[in-house]
Amino acid sequence: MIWDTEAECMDAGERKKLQSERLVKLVERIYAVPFYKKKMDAAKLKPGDIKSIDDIVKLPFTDKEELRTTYPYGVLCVPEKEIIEIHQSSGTTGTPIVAEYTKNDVETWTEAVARSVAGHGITEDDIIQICQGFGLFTGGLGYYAGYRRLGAKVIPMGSGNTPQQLKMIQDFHTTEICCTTTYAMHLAEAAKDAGLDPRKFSVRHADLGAEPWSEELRKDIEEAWDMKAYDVYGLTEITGPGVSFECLNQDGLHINEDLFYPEVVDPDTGEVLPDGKTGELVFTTLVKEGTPMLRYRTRDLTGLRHEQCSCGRTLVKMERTMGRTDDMLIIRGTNVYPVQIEQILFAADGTAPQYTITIDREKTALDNVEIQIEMSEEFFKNSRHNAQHLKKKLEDTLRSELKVRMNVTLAEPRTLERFVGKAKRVIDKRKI
Ligand code: DLL
Repeated sequence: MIWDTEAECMDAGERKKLQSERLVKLVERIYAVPFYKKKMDAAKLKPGDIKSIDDIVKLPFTDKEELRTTYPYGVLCVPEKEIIEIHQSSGTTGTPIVAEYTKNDVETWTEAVARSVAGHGITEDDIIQICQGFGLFTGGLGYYAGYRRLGAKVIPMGSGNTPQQLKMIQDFHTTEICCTTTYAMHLAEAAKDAGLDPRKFSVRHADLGAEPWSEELRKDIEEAWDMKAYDVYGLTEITGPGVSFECLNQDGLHINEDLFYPEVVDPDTGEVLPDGKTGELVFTTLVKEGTPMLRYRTRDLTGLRHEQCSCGRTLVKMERTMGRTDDMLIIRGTNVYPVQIEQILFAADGTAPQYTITIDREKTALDNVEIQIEMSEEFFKNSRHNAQHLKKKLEDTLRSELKVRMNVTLAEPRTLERFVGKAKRVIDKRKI
């Protein structure tokens, strides 16, 4: 279902006009904030220099470290009393990054999430179990508002408490789970441990996001639950979940670009890249009032696709985010993203979706990479499977595809750590 046909299916020219009008107004507003005025003055720009969305490239970028220096209210663009809700970015060490929402900002966010979940077919007949964290994290409350807007029945479970999650799914016939990919697998596993078959549950779709996940993991999750799994992307600085979403085609994520204007740039030079090229995703919030972001560098890597989707939406698509510039591992000088490793591991038969990547430099001066991949119970039970053979096959594939030698250990079932929120799979012990 298309929630907001006017916004989501708008003619490209019309949308550009709207984006231009919104950008011009945004620049006028933020010029009143010393943080942005200083940046624009340094770039020798006055608000009047920005006349259309094409002028966006003249504007300076904003990055995460700069934003930290503004804590708590340094990018606020409205009087403090107009702020009605505050959130913080997850997993932040040091000074947190905050987002401060006005009443209109909460409304925009709610609509963006409503569009996103309607995008994979959610209607007022659905029963949604939200297993994302409620609190400062944007996941729980953002989804809550969006699903409610659609009129769906919401069970606001929050993260963790797995036995109760399973009970609620069965007692209330949940039709959609909304969580991280890691937790979707963990729930399925816990169900099997309790003698239940998740494929027999009423859950027919999942809204998964908040962390990178591979296509192989999607297949495993869909198979474990006999359901469809859809990707939703977002970040606190821009709004939270609802920045972009997959439609039923599961072929790239539509960006709510009338609200959040995307660019993809070369992470080193800042040069804007054409469609199809992978680079760093940059967002400008076109209507946000409280803490608007000007060309915010997300550090997430993806490419854009302007095309007509068969779903009817004209919203530009981004590829699924496979990692962040700061997730990139440099191993013996070669760049590797954890999701590239994940794709290779999960493509093999018998691997279960849990793994860790440990890198150290203790024994030799060279980087040493140890991968632990958990195997299914069937794998060890089935004498046809040869553990040594699989280990070698995985090591060879990793080496030939990623150009890095890694040591693989096939771990016993249920031996690696589980996560209820975002997974932490990389342990980098190097002192660089
Ligand atoms: O994770 C918002 C969110 C909640 C999105 C629930 C989707 C579902 P932050 O805690 O600020 O916000 O973390 C944002 O998480 O820059 C990406 O690196 C990563 N991320 C979020 N969604 C996806 C996704 C929320 N679908 C950071 N695929 C972002 C890959 C994602 N990475």
